Amino acid sequence: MDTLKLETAGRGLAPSLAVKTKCVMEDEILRLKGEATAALGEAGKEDLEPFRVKYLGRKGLFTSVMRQLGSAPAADRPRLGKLANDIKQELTQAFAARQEELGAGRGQGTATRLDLSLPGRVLPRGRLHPVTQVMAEVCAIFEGLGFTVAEGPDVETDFYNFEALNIPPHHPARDMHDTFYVSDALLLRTHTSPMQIRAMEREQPPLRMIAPGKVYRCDSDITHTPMFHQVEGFLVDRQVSFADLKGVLSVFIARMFDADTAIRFRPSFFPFTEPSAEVDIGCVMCGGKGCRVCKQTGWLEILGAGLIDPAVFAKVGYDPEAYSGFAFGLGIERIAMLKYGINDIRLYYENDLRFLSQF
Ligand code: FA5
Repeated sequence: MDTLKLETAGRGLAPSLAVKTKCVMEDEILRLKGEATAALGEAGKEDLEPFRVKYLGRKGLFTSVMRQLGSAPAADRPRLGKLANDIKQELTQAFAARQEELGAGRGQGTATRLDLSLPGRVLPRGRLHPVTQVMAEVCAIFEGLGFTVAEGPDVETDFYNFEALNIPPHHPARDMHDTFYVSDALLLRTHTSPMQIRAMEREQPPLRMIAPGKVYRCDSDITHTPMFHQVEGFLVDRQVSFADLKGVLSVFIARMFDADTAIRFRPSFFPFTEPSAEVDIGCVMCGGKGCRVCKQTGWLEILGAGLIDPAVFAKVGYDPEAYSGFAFGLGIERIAMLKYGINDIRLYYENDLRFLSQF
């Protein structure tokens, strides 16, 4: 307010007053420069920090002068601002030089306080999630058997997830595949089997593929999670038999676990395979005696499988008379449970590092 008055006065009635105001500010800046330069010249090591705070700090004298520039006549502001800035920079450099001279530069004062013999801090190392590790191992085994890897979308159409797999609307098999819907015709896939259709639409036999990925269902207990991982596997060629399926799965299980792992094929039903089977592995938690995890059966189911239904071939335009094939869908969390002796599947997704860091 005062400045405004002075400026007005300067323009109208007393020009000398305005000039004087301008000069006062310039004088003040130069005076401050002289004072600071002298103080720096005489400063000892212990005076340096108070000097920095007094002249160069955020609440120091130079900052305060710069703030006052706002009240200088508009025409003089740029020149005065530059002057103050240049001087501040000069002083900052002089300060650094003085610090150096007195042996008080950055780190110089603290060196004596650092105990360089102390051992370094160990950085925590990350690792792959057990499910990711097992997924990679499963894929590597099938790649070793000549299967190629294909990936597909988690958000899938009703057509690929159900209809093309011989599961029309209102089929009872949909009950076990209740899932999360994006819209009536778009859902989070409940299994990796849609990848059979996508691959067969795209390529002609012979086919030998695996399709790893996430799948989703309304499920939750000690052996079920709402999101889990499957690896779909399928092979289409001429004269493929159930013996081929059994051979491939037996080799897989022997490589994943031990050659003497107990394994059984159980008759089952899937609308897209005929005949169908489910494969169980002897429960490692109880050695087959029966426990909470295997629901007292001594076995834990790890996959569903079967020979591809001719109706599925018809949907993708393969000749069911000329071709046959097998397919399977493995549950990765279950395999990891058996491999590591984990007795509750939900532990994988609680993000507890005490659990995860064991793998
Ligand atoms: C299927 O999902 C079929 N698509 C498998 C298949 C593929 C059959 C190709 C024939 C031919 P199923 O619903 O049984 O089948 O699931 C397969 C495996 O996924 C199960 O054996 C189990 O290991 C695992 N699984 C199923 N539901 C869950 C769940 N909620 N949480 C964790 N693992 C699960």
